[in-house]
Amino acid sequence: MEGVVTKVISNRYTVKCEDQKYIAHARGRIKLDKDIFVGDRVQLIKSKPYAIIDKILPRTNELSRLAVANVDVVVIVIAIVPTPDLVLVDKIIVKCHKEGIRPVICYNKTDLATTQQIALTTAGYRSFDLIKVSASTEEGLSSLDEIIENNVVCFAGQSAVGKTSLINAISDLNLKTGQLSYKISRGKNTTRHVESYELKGGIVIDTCGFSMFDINDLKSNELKYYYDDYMIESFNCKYKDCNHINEPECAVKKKVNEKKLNRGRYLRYRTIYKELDKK
Ligand SMILES: Nc1nc2c(ncn2[C@@H]2O[C@H](COP(=O)(O)OP(=O)(O)OP(=O)(O)O)[C@@H](O)[C@H]2O)c(=O)[nH]1
Ligand SMILES: [Mg+2]
Ligand SMILES: [Zn+2]
Repeated sequence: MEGVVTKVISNRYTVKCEDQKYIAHARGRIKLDKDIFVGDRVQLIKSKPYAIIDKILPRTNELSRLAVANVDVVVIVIAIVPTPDLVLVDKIIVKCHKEGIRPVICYNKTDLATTQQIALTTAGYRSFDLIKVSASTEEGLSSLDEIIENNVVCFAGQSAVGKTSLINAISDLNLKTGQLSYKISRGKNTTRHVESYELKGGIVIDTCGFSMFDINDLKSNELKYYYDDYMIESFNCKYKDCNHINEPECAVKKKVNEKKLNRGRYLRYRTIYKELDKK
């Protein structure tokens, strides 16, 4: 039988085959090979007391940090609290581009932020799909509907930005949500496992909050390929393979200085570049 993994809790997998859900374990040898993610299409053997996952079918894409596979969209959730880590956001975007996944920036908790604060944080993302919502007041939630319809959509972001709250707000799932520790302005990692839900004509995946995101499989001089607006500009750089760091007559830097490209996002590009360069 073929099925899709809908939930992973340590070594127990829930697999949906046709309209049945099975609790499954993995056959030893495939687990050694790679981890099984929510969204994985698998071959399942019925058996008692657990079904057995015999094989992971080829993935169209994977985000190993989030433990998901075969997704169409990643909704990257940020909010006024916890303080957004935009380097983290940019790394997720890079990874999405690399894997052929559509990133959507989702500013949640608009009820707590001023228009100005929201504009400042999101200034570097004008060329992206950007939605502004509030799980509390339900403002803007209809914009999620069209993103979800006919897609597999994974919610990602720091702990306590409101990923689970947003899923609750568009469903009657009533999943457990957590609180922010205001002392340290950090979440408490309330969601501890990854699970998918059928919602709004699509599939929504709730993931665990994180504060680190690795893109170390990338070389520093490959980073530029995942910045679409820099790619367009690079035809005007003096050097064909310009990394837009210290090269002379760099068109990207010029545009940043002319305020035609967002400075914050460019500085974060430099940060990520240098991080990759050290490896
Ligand atoms: N004011 C306000 N609070 C919100 C909103 N959305 C979520 N919250 C609050 O933010 C806190 C964290 O929400 P969660 O949904 O648990 O956050 P999460 O991103 O799932 O966090 P993890 O599971 O730890 O990764 C809760 O106290 C929510 O009530 C919102 O739109 N406005
Ligand atoms: Mg959660
Ligand atoms: Zn350049």
